[in-house]
Amino acid sequence: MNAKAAKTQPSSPLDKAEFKAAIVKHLHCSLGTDENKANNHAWWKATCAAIQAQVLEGLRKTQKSHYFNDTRAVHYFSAEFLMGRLLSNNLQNLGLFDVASGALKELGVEITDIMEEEPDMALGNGGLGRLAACFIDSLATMELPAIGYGIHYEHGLFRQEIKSGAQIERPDSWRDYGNPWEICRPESIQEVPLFGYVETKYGESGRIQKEWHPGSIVKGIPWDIPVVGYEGKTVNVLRLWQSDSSDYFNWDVFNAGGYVDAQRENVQAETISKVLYPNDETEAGKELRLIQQYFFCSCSLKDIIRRYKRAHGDDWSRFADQVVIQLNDTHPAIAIPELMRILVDRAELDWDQAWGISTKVFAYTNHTLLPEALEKWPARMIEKILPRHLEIIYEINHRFMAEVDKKWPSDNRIKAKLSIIEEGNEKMVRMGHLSVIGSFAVNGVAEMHSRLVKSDLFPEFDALWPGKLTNVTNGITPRRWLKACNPELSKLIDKKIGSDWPKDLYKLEALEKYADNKTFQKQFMQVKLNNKQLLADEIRESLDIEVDVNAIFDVQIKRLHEYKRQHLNLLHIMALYRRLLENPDYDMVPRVFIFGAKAAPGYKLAKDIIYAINKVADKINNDPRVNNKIKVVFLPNYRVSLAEKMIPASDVSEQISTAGKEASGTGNMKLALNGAITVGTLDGANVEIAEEVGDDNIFIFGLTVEEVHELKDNGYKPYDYYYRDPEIKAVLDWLETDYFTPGKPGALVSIKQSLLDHGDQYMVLADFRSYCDAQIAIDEAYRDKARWAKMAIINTAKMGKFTSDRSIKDYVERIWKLSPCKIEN
Ligand code: TH1
Repeated sequence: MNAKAAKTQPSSPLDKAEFKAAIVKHLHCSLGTDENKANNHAWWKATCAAIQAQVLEGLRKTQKSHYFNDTRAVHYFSAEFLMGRLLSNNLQNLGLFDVASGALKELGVEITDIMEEEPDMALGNGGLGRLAACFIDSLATMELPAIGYGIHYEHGLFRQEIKSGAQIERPDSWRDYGNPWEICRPESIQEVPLFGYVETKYGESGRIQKEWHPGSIVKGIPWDIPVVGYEGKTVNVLRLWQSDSSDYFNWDVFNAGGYVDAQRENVQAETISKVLYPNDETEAGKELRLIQQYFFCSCSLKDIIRRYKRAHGDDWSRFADQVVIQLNDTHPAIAIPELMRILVDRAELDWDQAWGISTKVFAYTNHTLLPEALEKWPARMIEKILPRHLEIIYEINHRFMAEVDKKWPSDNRIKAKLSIIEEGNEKMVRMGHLSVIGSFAVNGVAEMHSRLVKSDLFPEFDALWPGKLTNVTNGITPRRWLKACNPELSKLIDKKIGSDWPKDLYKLEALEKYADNKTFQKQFMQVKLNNKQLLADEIRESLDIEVDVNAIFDVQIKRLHEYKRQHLNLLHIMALYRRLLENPDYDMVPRVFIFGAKAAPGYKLAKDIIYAINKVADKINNDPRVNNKIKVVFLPNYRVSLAEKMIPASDVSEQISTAGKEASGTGNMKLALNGAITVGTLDGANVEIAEEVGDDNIFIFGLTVEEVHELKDNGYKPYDYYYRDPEIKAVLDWLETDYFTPGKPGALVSIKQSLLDHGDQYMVLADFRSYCDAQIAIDEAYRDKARWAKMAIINTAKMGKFTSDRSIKDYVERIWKLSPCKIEN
């Protein structure tokens, strides 16, 4: 680079020599060690520190540019951000991966070894949290002004160990040895009031004034994680709040109010951000969870308002032009009454003005229709923790009921159905209703899901406010989920069609014309084989199981839940095993069934299914009669970094939820992008994947949503399938014996019971036969090497739609109305 170019680009990326020097400097000066003594952990930290300087430079410029351009920004409120590891991603996005790898090599260190030192940032449960992480990657890549707001959990999702087949939960401690990416910002600490009581005052103008006298105050400390966009121009932040006890103790509040609060609560301030609730799609109903939600919403809103006031003072008229807040499910819905409280009680706007602003600021994403996941809080609990917010919720509801009455005069049934308050033994506040009423846009996460949100979940809201309910199909970032996790395939693609696909995933379509090309098929499948070999090594190391890389790698990776039907997969494996025992010549392509799944600690049947998978695995893997035709592998502690190893090595992607239950799914997209063929139901985004790849390149089976409804309405009887299908009967009866659990008969019986005596809610038995047929069709396709290679290539080629950049573009155009902001030097 000539001197002039260097001058206009003061932060030009490091070259190899500079990178080496930077790493060594950090070994010496930050870590107090040297090249001879450093272990992998120290090398990892020094490498992170070496790029952090450049990251922070990008962050500074980004914040300056956003400030000077007074940009409108999206604020993504989410209780979960499942970030995974950051080193590899940041290196990729800065374009420094090869430089770093070369620099380390010259220092005698393998970059792949040091990357293994990084603990996952597992501040999320599953799809919802990972979606938030993909979205902030896309927002930065697309140079959009955005900030992620969440909770700085001390312990992320538990670490899973398997002992004698059963799941054991261990605490996750991702920060025990420090986190090189995060920056503490004590200058932006916020205070959050809790508990106490509300005083009603009458002002001079006759205006009723409410004053909340909190019973305690906690402190929110912000930690910023830089989010580096691809090609490194925009660096946004993820701001996570950690709770702590307030400096001036609660005596201040106590004295000011002069009030001895009988129901004063002692939530230890530090416990608020201590641990992530491990329930995916079940609402915990716990007081601490509500406090967590309010804690991060209150901190984040105050942070937004502080920034707004710096530019606009007390003029609220432009607030909704500058600020849009996306609520990632209802977990942050309490932000709606919190903003109303700030506007009405603090800024002293009148209600209509405040509501006018609020309802232009919030938008809400619904991620599920499952009743057990729809949040409801006892009104009494809200009253105790947030007395003023309950009043505000009642006021919102009162005015909303008047609007309902205009549309459906004197219809009490519809009022009861739409009310934010669910009457009953215990009054409950429905957070979904609050979110729809308080937002200007509501979206589902896949076409089919959004259609069901309109037709089944919120039909009256759709009638009341046509156009408010919409769809934004989920997506995944191709930077992490192809470029970083599958370097060999990425290089092959670069060679074939050029290297701009990570920013424009539709470019992958150019691969389609090579789908029949024998040479390209060979290259593509050779990459797959190499990735399978890497995973096979991992499986040997962690479980001491030998798997054949020429077998089909059949992968089901997701949280364990009955609706996701890991047990359907298991029953099919048992059926295959049985066929092999009855007929040693049974003709099947050797298959390795690979699972990764965590069960919520309190979800008994989910844990029983994990246990059953492991017990069946033990038996099959050690039965010589199987002749290595089936292997079953349960990889413990499924997490982002493990997904990054499994996905590139998969041949078959199991997406087998009961139709209508999986809102979207995102693992389905990651696997197909890496050339795995989906076996799936017409559920969630599978429907759109099928549209993209075409019927010849996916294995669809099972009941449709309509058929599921019809069968339910006509009285679904699982026993009919049990008696009519001898194979179903045989495998279910097998669960009752001690064949898989020697000496412990009945250890697996809960699965059989759930499918027969408890009514098989998720229609596993109804879909069993059609699932088996799909598996036979997979075998047939796999035997034809050229056909399989073609299918795999087409799957990769047709995933353009599922980049999270497209999702973000949809949000921007349909909901957020944002413009990109170029970053100046
Ligand atoms: C998931 C949905 O199950 C999944 O289909 C979707 O792809 C993903 O969100 C992203 O949109 C959900 N995760 C949670 C987690 C909690 C509550 C509800 C949902 S829905 C805690």
